[in-house]
Amino acid sequence: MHMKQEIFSRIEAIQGDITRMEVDAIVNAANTSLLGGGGVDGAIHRAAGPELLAECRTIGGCPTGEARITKGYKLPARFVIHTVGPVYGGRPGDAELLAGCYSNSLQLAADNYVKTIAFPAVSCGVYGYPVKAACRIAVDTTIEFLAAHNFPVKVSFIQFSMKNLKIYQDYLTAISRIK
Ligand code: AR6
Repeated sequence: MHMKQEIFSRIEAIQGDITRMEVDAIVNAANTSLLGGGGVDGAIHRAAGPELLAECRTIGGCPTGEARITKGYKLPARFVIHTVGPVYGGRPGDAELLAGCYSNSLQLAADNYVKTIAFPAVSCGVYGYPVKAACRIAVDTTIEFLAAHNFPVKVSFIQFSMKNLKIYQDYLTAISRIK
């Protein structure tokens, strides 16, 4: 199989609730405190149970663009990788910080021999990042990482809405024709 096609076979975009994904690790769109919040963060903490918050308290926060790993507790996923996206402000540094969320999460996954990982659209809710721009960063950063690493084997981008799912699927289709 062509090398580039092999990488595309390791990526998918699907609709769903990330808390229900039966993967080795799910990624949480957290805030710098790592002490929970609304959106996907709230849903993950509710589904994982209070032990997740207890472990997060021992970490002492996480800077924007970085990632930290915990156990998954009551989730089907064995691990939660908490990353902190930028609050969108239209600044040049936003893209770099968001790319860091993906590359640092993928590196933690590789370090822990995670085979399957699911990402939500980090920063695309409360933090206001435009979905099209965020999708390009998520996919491009992931392709670059997968080209250089055997782990994770499979990356899933989980979208709540059909509208966002279409943005991801259209972008994956477009670049799989070019690259
Ligand atoms: N499964 C998949 N995607 C989801 C789920 C779910 N269960 N729930 C929400 N989304 P957001 P952010 C989508 O706001 O923008 C929290 O309070 C949602 O539709 O959760 O990075 C944190 O503590 C959107 O597309 O994360 C931070 O303070 C995407 O997940 C802040 O929000 C991300 O939306 C982080 O904001």
